[in-house]
Amino acid sequence: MQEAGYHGGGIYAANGDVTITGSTISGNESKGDGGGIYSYKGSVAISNTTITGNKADYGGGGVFNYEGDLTITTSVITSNSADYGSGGGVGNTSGRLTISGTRITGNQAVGDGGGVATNNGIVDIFQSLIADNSSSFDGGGISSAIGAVIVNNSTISGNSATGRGGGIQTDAAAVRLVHVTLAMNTAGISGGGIGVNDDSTAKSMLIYNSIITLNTGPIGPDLHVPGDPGTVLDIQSSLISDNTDSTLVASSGDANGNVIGSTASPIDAKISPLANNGGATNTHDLDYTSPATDAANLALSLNFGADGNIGGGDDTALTADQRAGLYSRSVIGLSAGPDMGALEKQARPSLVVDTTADIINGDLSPGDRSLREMLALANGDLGDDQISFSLSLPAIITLEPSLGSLLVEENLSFAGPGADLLTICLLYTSPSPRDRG
Ligand SMILES: [Ca+2]
Ligand SMILES: [Ca+2]
Ligand SMILES: [Ca+2]
Ligand SMILES: [Ca+2]
Repeated sequence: MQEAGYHGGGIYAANGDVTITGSTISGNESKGDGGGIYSYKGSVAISNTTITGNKADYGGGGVFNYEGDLTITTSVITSNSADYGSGGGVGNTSGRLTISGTRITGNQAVGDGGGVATNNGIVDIFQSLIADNSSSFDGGGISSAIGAVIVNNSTISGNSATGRGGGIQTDAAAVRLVHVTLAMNTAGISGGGIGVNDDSTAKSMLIYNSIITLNTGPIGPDLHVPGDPGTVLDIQSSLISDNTDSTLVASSGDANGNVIGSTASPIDAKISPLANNGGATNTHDLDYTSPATDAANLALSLNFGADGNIGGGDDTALTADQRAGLYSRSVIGLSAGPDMGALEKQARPSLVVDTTADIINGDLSPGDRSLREMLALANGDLGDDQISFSLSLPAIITLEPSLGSLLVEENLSFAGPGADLLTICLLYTSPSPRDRG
């Protein structure tokens, strides 16, 4: 616990490169912005870190980023508060904010953006959960003034705003959602799921392969799009349960692959409550009989790349769903095609080691699934797992000393092919085996 002079209760980073990993930042207070961390025009990378119970008198209860780059990976940002300003969890002004594999839950802002607030910056959210955050103004989950908000393979659920945009509020920022489940958010005024500022500024909103359902608000319960001249709506292969106060036309399957309900007959997306369905972040499970099952467009299952927009030569096909690892993005359920939303309905993936190489290289394609990688997936998935082997026998897995010992963090069983057939051994060598070429 620390009290800073003004910005940055725990850490104040100015113009520098800061890496924070495997840490807990809790209980700090700032009289200005950034209860836990404040970065001014720097480059800050946060990974495997919990940021909790921090408080800013102004914006960015957990973290505040002013210009510069802030990257948050596989972390937890929870129960922070911005007591006067915006961004209960994270605040961003004119910076590039990249969030992946992260839970942003239970944060509060008196201003905009209970979870994340961005003003004139670019925010990229990937394989993450933004849930149960609240704002006393606009944007329970995310608020964006100008700039762009790109959310991909993520769930935005159970957030609330006293004003507009229970899940997401945009004033003039572009919003792009791909494989997002936006559910059970609430707004006090308008836009339970997404609210758009009702003014004459041109805006753009792209929604592909997503589910917007069970959000509530007096005006535009799922989506409030006032229909300004110049506003560009590009909605494809998505399910929107209720079109009230939007310009969308109800259809059980329109020319763009959308399934859109109305006040009189809302579409039941058949999602389950938010729960641990595998992976590092909670998701809404999907019933096989949901109209979202297999109804997304595989050609639009894309990560938009560094430019944050479709095209530009840097788009890549999504291989996993929100849960990452071996949770495939496209599994045939009733027919072909990926499911709309963040979760792809499938059985828990089998963890099968199919290479003797001891390596963690981020490649989980067949033939490149190492024992260490399968173990990391078992540890990352809550609950008991089994690891089996598909190797030409007899096989020897020689453990790389520099990677450390194999760490089993939960109940785990190994289904080996037999003691004479598979040997796992640690190679004892001189300290720098690679130096010998
Ligand atoms: Ca499917
Ligand atoms: Ca792109
Ligand atoms: Ca691999
Ligand atoms: Ca496990």
